[in-house]
Amino acid sequence: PVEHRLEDYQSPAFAIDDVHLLFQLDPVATRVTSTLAMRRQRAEEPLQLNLENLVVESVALDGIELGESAWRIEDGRLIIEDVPERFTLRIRNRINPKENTALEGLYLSSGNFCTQCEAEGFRRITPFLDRPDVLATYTVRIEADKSAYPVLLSNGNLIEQGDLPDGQHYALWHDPWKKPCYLFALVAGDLQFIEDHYTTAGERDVTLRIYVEPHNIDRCEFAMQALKRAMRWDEERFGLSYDLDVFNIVAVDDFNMGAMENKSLNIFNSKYILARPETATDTDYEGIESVVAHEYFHNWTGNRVTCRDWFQLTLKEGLTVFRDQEFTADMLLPSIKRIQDVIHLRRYQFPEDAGPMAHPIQPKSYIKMDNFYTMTVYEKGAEVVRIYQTLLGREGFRKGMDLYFQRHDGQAVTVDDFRQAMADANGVDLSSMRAWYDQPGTPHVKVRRHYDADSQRLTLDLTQSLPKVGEGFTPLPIPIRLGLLDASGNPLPLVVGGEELGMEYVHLFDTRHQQLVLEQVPEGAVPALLRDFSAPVILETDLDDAEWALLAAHDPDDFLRWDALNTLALKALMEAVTAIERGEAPAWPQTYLDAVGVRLQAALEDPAWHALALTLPDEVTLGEQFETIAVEAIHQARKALQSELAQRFEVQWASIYDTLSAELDQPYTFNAEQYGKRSLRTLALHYLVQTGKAKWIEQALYHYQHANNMTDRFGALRALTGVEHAARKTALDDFYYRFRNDPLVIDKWFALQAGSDHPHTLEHVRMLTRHPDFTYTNPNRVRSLLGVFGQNRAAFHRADGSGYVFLADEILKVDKLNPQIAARLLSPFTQWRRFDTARQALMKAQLERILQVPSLSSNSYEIVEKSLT
Ligand code: B3K
Ligand code: ZN
Repeated sequence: PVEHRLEDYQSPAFAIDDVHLLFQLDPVATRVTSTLAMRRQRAEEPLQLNLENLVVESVALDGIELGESAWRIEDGRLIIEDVPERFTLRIRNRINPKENTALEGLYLSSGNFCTQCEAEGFRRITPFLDRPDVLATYTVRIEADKSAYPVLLSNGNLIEQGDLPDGQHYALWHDPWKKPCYLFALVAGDLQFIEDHYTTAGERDVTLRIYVEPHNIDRCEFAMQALKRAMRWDEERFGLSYDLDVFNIVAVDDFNMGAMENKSLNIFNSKYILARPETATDTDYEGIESVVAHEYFHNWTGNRVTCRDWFQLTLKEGLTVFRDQEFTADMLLPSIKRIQDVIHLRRYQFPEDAGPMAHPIQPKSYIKMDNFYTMTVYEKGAEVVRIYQTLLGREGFRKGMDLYFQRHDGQAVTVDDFRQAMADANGVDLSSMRAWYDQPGTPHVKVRRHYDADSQRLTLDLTQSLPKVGEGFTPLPIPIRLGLLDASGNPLPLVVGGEELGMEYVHLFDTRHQQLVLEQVPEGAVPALLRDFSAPVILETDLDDAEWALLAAHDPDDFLRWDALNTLALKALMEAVTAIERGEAPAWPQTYLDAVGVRLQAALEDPAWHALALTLPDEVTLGEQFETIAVEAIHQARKALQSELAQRFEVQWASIYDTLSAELDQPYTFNAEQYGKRSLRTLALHYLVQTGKAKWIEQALYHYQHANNMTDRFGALRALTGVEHAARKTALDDFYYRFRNDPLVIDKWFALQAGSDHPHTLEHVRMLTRHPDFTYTNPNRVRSLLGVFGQNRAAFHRADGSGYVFLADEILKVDKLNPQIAARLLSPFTQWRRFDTARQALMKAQLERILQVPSLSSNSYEIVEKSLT
């Protein structure tokens, strides 16, 4: 496999200004005729077009058919040695969409044609300069059987359509905006749509349509409303309006990722479009709203301004994730969204950044670009964009965005261009921000305090480090949003260098070591550091439990209050893990138990926040606190604390459950208020079931049976899958029969069993691979069963290694069909060095076995090889 490096970047030797494509669709033999208006940009180089998995039938230059000796195919390229300065190239080729199980390029989903081209799928459609810095206008003619494929879609505007002989018909689409080929899309099938309209700030009437298979037509309305909210929000927050008269979304069941932002023809995994209260949970609704917005926002951040090369991926992804986070924060509750995002970052991105696949948000090399659509490029990338906003303020950030579009509209640019626009628009030097793009790893910020009672000075001794890089790291600009509370929890003003800075300010910590001296600080005052999680770092402070409890009770920042309670829980759990490993029973710190008691008293005042605050840290996040992850001890510690909180506070949980049940006795709507109440009520039910009492298990079954929406039904079902009781099977069987015709719900049924902490989960999962509804060709189904199993600490990491052998076998099956999905499933194996020596050996053996497979895909090869070295 070839490694691509950022430092080897060269601008393209040829430009393609205009593209005409003719598709004669057929499931097994689609003909593509592509006519390219090309221009030489560098002398003396042969023309080399990328291609993969297609058969070239003929090549013509300026209308003259080229003989077989004038072109050749070599190493995934169509090479033509002699071409003039300007010319028109016409290529005819054939592809087989039906055989395309990789779901890249043109493929079939439920018998309908659809495409996925990012990152390098267009070369599987027709030979092309398949790189994002080649921008062209596209005209696309689609011909297909009219009865089988009544709907024919591509990017831009519909110019013409009509009937052809032999039951065929055609449609002609033209996209006036220049775009890279990764934004090309085509859909043809038997689809129905819902339609709505949006009038832009500039009075453009935009027709909005969502296309789905006919049986899903009643599940699109929420996505449509979410789209309209996103369009409005982008105008209000960033002054960005839509730029065509049509915006189409198509939902398909077979899709490698969440969705794709093709110009004016977004294609979605149906999971992120389809919703009805009976089939989708609050989390699903939230996901739909944010993904619909995310893809829409790409129209400016990604499409109008795109990436020069794939190393710049975070330019569009980090920025667009940041934008969708801000949007969801405004739609939901800002602090709730922020806490959710931080939980997610710590759970998924921190481990990635500490493991063998760690890479900077701007990676420097790759074998398969698909492997770099990562939590780091997306989520950490969004945190880095957020740092600009934290440093420049919302207005300054907006000025930077305005200048970015003013300078770069219609271009393919780099992360440096973005940073420069931010800097120039605000007249500041942001060159030190480069360090965030060049180094992997999560920075650590260590804080030690020295208090001098006589002078009333509190000195914060700050040290930053980047363990992944080591001593030679370049210091990062780390904004620390901070405040100060007195010993009773009242906010104090911040005084630094004789200057009053107000109740909160952002300190920019941008060297290895710094001292920050706070003045006029009374005895017992507690600093509140990293409010709103102002930088993606690991904070190591010398605060004691009582101080954390003070912050948990009184800090005005919703995030920090949550984080303080979470820190207390983590500390309690870490001590418990150590105790269990020594063969002792865990003892729970009174400070923490009291803090929980206080929260339970106030829980009904803010259910959404309390649902997050009273959920214990997950096993992975807990494991990250240790050098070596003690699988069993961590699992036991968490279960023990859960049942401690369940038993100790049973009365409180029961009262929360009852009060919220009464309040929620109304029709389901997805809104922040109901969402919060349902979350807290479900959490209460979970704790009640954890008491092990039959009456609560029966209550959960009742809750399951009488729910009028999926959030409640699934919440109760999840509570039941952890218990060994007849109710478990009753509910699981009922759920399956109730929803057996609904693939997205059946995915949940698979996922629930794969993620269960039932002692026989491995056996259940093995059986489920033979279930008639399981299939290796549908990514959602594979992720639901095998993806979730790999994340299940207790089941996957069984001491005898049987979980490892099972998953490795399964991954090899998937690898033959869909390398991209297989490579993703490998991710739990990449963490092998974090476990005890026995497990290390067992995991490593499986990685080595996989690496020996001669036909292994380069996607999987890259992950396995990098994990082993
Ligand atoms: N840009 C796409 C991801 C494409 C994945 C390619 N393997 C979805 C998104 O981030 O919006
Ligand atoms: Zn994106």
